[in-house]
Amino acid sequence: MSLSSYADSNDGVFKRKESSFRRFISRQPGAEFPPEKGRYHLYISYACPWASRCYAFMKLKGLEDVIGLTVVKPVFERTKEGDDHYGWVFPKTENEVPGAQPDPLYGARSIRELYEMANPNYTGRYSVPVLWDKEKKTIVNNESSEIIKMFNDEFNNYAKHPHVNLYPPHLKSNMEQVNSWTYNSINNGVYRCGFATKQKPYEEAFAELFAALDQCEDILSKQRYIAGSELTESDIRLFETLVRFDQVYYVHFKCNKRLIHQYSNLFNYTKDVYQTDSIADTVNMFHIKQHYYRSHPSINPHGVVPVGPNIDFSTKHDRYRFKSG
Ligand SMILES: N[C@@H](CCC(=O)N[C@@H](CS)C(=O)NCC(=O)O)C(=O)O
Repeated sequence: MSLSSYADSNDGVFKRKESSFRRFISRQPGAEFPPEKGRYHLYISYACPWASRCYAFMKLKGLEDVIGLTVVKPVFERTKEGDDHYGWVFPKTENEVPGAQPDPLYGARSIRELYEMANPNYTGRYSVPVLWDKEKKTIVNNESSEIIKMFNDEFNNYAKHPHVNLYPPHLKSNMEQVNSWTYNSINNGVYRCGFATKQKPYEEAFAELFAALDQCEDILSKQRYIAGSELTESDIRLFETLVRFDQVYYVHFKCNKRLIHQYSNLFNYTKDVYQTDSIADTVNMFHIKQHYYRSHPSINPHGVVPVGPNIDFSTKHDRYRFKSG
């Protein structure tokens, strides 16, 4: 798949396609996919903000011993001999790329192979995350916003941290409201800047992105987290874009009005979330930079990876000034 297929060739606007496997793991009696220890496997890329939020939920809930995890290689490669699709592939050995692992279940070469195993007639994108059922040998779900919901709600009998609830009922309406504009203008907004193929849609996405970042900066000047005084799903969503912003999106996706580390509240907030429990383990900046700068030849044809800026998210932040919990 060439990059230009991301944007509509007529209007130059990036349009994200819907995910196709939308089934649910559920505690309901008789569910087709009941929560079980050792039955499900999550395939991610550290580069992908959507896949990384699933890994972040896995860590926050303490599901590492319940659900398996495999990380693909960061840079797209040919997924099959005989056609020119480029996408996520597995290394052949543990040592090929630090942090990436061969497919432990089937020795697959690519994520595409898993989609084809799940549905031989599949014609959509071969995206991560993939939540795989080892028993039925199929993809349960490939939509991160639904996978994180399942991790939050359905595995509490097995989770190390069942009490962690990233969807607190009293913040639900705030979260929904925040998610709707942060998704469009920020999470997907950076992609709408980067993958626009005409000037006007790029400039529109750019204006919306920085207006939304200003709005976040304002909210975060009054409260510790984006939907209130506790860490919620909305923070994990926002964090995944913020943590990649200065080192990737600012340059690669032309989001270059201002760097996140130039916003006092947004930068301290990014550090705060990064330093929460084991979130830092889910961020691998080597994979992130390698992926973006080396997998999009229409944006960066020579695949040269910019050296800077080296942002240290582990330094002291000032967010304890707010009441939390
Ligand atoms: N809606 C999906 C989006 C996932 C997605 O776009 N993943 C990208 C990486 S960031 C991907 O795997 N792209 C590969 C492709 O489309 O071939 C989700 O949130 O789970």
